[in-house]
Amino acid sequence: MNSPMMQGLNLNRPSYVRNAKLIAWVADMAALCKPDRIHWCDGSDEEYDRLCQQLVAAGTMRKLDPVKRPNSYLAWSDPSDVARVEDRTFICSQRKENAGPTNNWMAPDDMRATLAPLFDGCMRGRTMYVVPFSMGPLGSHIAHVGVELSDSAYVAVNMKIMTRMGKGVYDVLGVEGAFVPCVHTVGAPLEPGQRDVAWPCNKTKYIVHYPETREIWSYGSGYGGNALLGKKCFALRIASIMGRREAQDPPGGLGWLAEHMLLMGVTTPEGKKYHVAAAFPSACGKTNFAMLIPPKGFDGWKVTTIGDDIAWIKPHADGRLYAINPEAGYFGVAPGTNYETNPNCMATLNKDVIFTNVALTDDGDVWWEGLGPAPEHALDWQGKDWTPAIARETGAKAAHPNARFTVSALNNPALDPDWDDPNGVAIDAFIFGGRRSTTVPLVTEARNWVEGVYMAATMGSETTAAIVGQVGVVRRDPFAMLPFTGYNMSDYFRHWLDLGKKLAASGAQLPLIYTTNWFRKGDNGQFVWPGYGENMRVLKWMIDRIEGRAGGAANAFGVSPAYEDLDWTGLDFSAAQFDKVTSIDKAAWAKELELHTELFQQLSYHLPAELAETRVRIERQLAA
Ligand code: SAT
Ligand code: MN
Repeated sequence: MNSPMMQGLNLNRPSYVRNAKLIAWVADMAALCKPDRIHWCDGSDEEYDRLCQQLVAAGTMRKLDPVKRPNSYLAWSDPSDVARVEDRTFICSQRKENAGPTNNWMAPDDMRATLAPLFDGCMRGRTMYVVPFSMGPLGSHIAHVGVELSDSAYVAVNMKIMTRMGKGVYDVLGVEGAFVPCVHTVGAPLEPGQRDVAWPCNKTKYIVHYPETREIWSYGSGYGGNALLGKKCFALRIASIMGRREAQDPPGGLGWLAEHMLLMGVTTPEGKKYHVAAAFPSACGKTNFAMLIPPKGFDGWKVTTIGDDIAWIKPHADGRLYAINPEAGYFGVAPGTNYETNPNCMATLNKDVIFTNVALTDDGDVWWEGLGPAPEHALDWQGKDWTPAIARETGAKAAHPNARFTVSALNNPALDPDWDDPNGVAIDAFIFGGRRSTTVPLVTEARNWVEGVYMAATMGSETTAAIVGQVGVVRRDPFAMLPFTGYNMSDYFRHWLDLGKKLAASGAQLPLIYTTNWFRKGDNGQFVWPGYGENMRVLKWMIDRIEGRAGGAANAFGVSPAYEDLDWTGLDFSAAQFDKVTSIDKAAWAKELELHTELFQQLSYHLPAELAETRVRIERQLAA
């Protein structure tokens, strides 16, 4: 037998780890990956500090100035490893139809055969970190446990911030508890005596999900969603599969939803609190929206953050949908963040942060485009000299456009007191927001659940730097879940429709559904809508609608506010400007509907008839 003990590797297991499956799996993976040693993470602050020191010694991170940015670090990645790799991301279900046309697919046996030689010995010369984590409050009935094996200490320290990571998870697991096994390697084994590089990774990359066995295997990247496997891989792709599965097995179940949504509390001046879940594609300002500070003139309104990226949503006995944020930290986009766009975020970043791919200033602090006045000199995210003059001449960015911060939710001054409630918060409204410079109006309310699902399903968005590839291309991004739905997209639409139907049949009050677009541009190519804190005006309209006291006019897609329906206190925004962000251009919409048709053709297998019917109705109403 090829056990690691026989190769002389000590499993090193602490006595408090008692889960039989976990122990056997770690032994198997160690035998395959052949690390030099195994480190079982306990999640303590001492461990975090030690690993960070180690990363500093290895040149992966540097410590920032302890006065300017206490307890904070900066990492620069390899220039080839800066964002999620969607074209290398696979859903390996037994049947291709179950992955659907929006996912890359390979038969599980073929993928296993492909990965086996890559993982064989992939951790040579390195440490295998065993990272136990809970997505959601430990022991919450909505939470789930995962264990990530990774040869990257950078991953281990990021997971400590992003999840509930450590010893307590083993208690939840006990001897027999279930967990989602996640294996991650940077794919850069070291020969004896070989010097390591600051950011090891491999040109070959695979981000692989096996739905039937609920496994995640990630090879070759150390960056973000490729490597922090609790996030997109587990909390979205695998969890979306789990949530739908529970609607089928046992039959008649409701199941649940894993969504690419921020979660916020909105408290009115009367003290009534609402909860809003909002889906936007990656790098479209979810963190800004989740930390919004109402503008002047909105006295008494308060927005609090529950989550900034992912929501797990379950129907409760009272018929309402309750949501938790499965994460414990924020992995947000740095460029563009400043005291005007997101003061709460700036305060969150005062200390205890891991920055990745921002610039290093000469006084040991960080800088990024949009932070404020540029330093006279800095080292850019590749460690090269950067000055405003160099930037003017060459266009060089000091920070990579997908540069990120990793920081604990506990640092957020606007953190919602219920953010950690194991029961979650009851959702009053869903928002689906695309990034579109034309066509899609500022805000529309769906008249019913099916219309809302249609809006979300047909959402288009211009791509951002969060994905490797072309930036700014309009693509359909249903529910902002295009890269994250772990199964057939049409079955996902069906799951949403069924859940609404079943809840409505039980007499439940469903959340209202809205679509927004903050990103319309004028003839000068500039955004017309001021966005950020001013989005409160749209949010207030939604809350007023829920309370039944705001006006709105019906159009082909739903209900939209007229100029007078929004509260303009403190903002100079004319009716003409409002028209620029709300007007419906019939010719543009005729084209847009063609794109909906194209999407529906692509998704024709299992496409719910309600969606095609809604399209026909909209077309008829637009033509009328
Ligand atoms: O997937 S990441 O965590 O790298 C960021 C994103 O795309 O939202
Ligand atoms: Mn995201």
